[in-house]
Amino acid sequence: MSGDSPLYCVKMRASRDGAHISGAEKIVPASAVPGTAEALAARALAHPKGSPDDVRIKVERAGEILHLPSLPVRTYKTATAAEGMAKAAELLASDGVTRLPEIFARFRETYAMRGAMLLDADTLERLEPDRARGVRATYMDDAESAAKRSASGKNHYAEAIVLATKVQAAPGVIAEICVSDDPDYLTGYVASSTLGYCRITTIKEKGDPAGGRIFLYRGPREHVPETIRFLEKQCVLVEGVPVLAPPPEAPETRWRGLREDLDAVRDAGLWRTIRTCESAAGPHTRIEGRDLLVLSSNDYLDLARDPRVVEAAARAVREYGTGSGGSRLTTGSQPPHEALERHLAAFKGTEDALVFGTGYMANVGVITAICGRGDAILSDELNHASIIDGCRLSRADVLVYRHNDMDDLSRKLSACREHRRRLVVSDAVFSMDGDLLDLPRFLETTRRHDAFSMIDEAHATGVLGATGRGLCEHFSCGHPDILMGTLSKALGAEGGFICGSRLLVDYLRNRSRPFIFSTSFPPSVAAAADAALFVLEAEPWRAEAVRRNARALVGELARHGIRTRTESAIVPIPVGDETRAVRASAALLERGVWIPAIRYPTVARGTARLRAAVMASHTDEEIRFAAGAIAEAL
Ligand code: WAQ
Ligand code: MG
Repeated sequence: MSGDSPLYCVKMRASRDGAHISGAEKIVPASAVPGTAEALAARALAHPKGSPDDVRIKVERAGEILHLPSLPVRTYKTATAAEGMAKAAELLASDGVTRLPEIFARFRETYAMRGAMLLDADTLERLEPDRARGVRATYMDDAESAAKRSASGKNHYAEAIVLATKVQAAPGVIAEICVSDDPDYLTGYVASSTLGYCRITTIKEKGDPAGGRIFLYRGPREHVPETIRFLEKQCVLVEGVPVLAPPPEAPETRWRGLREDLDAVRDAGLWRTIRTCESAAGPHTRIEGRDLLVLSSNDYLDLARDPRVVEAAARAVREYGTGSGGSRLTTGSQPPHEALERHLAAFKGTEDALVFGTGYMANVGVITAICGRGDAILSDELNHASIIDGCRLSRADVLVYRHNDMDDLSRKLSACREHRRRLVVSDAVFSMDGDLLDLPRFLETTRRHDAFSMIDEAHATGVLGATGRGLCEHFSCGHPDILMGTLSKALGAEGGFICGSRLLVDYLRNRSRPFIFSTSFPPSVAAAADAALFVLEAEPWRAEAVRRNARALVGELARHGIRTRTESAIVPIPVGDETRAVRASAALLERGVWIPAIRYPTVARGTARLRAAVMASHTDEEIRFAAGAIAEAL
């Protein structure tokens, strides 16, 4: 195929400030030289390592050509670098190469080399005359290039097989180990004439820029110059280089894992479905045509359908439209957003406030803004998932302390003195148990350790305290540094908020990613929440009514022999087994009462429960009826 017309070696080398960026070579017929030179130049100029200031293309007439059959290829799948190196060691040991850990350690020296290390396989002496450069295998190509076309893009795989095939033909070379120095290319190989080309899918850690090649030599010293001459000068064309098959298109495999996970969810009694309520939120709804008494809503004060709240939202829709149009920092801030923030700050007694799209975003947004690497977050073991996710996303060290245990908290804080910042975060009302944070001791403990204090008042705002202002009012004590709450529960709207000092809120406006990078909720939502706050201020008896109803439900349940307790609107009814809890919830639906089963991962495995929540507008009669239905369903 190459005998009739002469072949040319076309080499490309690109560098910047004298530092090597990339290189490649092709052996092609004269007619393909211009196209090849152009393709190699394009490759040099578009190299991911950076743009070169010097690109050299060299064209030479090829000398005498040696044709070699390609090494056969085998692939070994490895998951980690350690596993990959162990595989390489095992393969080479079967080929008579020992001292592998020591050989691997030499890759530290090859990183800066453009060529390969030529190592005596037994004494581990380096044999290259120029140790900084190493030995370069050149004048080689896939015979396909010589037969027809010019160069295409970089193909690690085909180029490596060509090189490995030539190297194994060099006199005295018994094996090669190769690790790419592309930090994202984790596949390497070992090669020998008996093993062939053995790809090892993961041979180094992701992000590690150190790579290199080691050629292992066994033979007399006086033959080393001939080995190097062969590697650096002999023209080689490799025939039958295998084409790497594209990964099989296998939808069944792709989806199988998801299907199996879901089957396990179903088997464990953890399958979740959405039920659609065919009416406004409130103490009654219709589901699939049936009227139900709702004991599961967070709309504790029954404000989501209050005519004053609805009217405020409707007016805002007419005035400002349905969407806010952008992030608050671009175009998405309207007068209702600002009015609401002023109102929230006044209601909670803080300098300033900031609203977020959801309560989840408020928790994630404040925790990740305040804490990062090198900080410590101390989090109650029963905190809500949005707090847990904020902790995880922050990359801070997270210490989970025992539920409401201020002694445990204090001990853990003592262990974090070296951290830059300490943030202690707790639910005010624990959402699945209905109990309260011991706020006075929490504040005393966090102050003593100079830690930021944060409470999540999702289930406290509108429920606790004589006028529904939350946990601080309940205990008649001072404020934590960060007061988080939601607009979507007692305030009948949507969103989350942070109340605190002006410094804190300025910081969040500038640093909180969920705030900065989300479209704000529509002005009608802000208007609704604002109106709900006015209703609560005018009718504080609503907060008292919620607490009275919760106590009434606990009392009625006790009459049926069911023991539970609450300090909020949430009444947990313990069941234990996940499947039993789901069955009890279904039996309640049959009786016209809607109370959801709460299971893992919302609560610990084996502590499934019915989670009842009362509203201000439930009647005594409804509470009695619900308690009777619960007793029957369990
Ligand atoms: N001769 C000798 N050593 C070389 C040569 C050469 N022609 N080219 C590169 N090296 C050395 C040099 O030290 C490099 O830093 C090192 O090898 C790695 O080169 O999927 O991409 O170009 O089967 O980073 C192997 C797996 C990919 C392919 C190898 O090497 C697969 C790779 P890189
Ligand atoms: Mg190198």
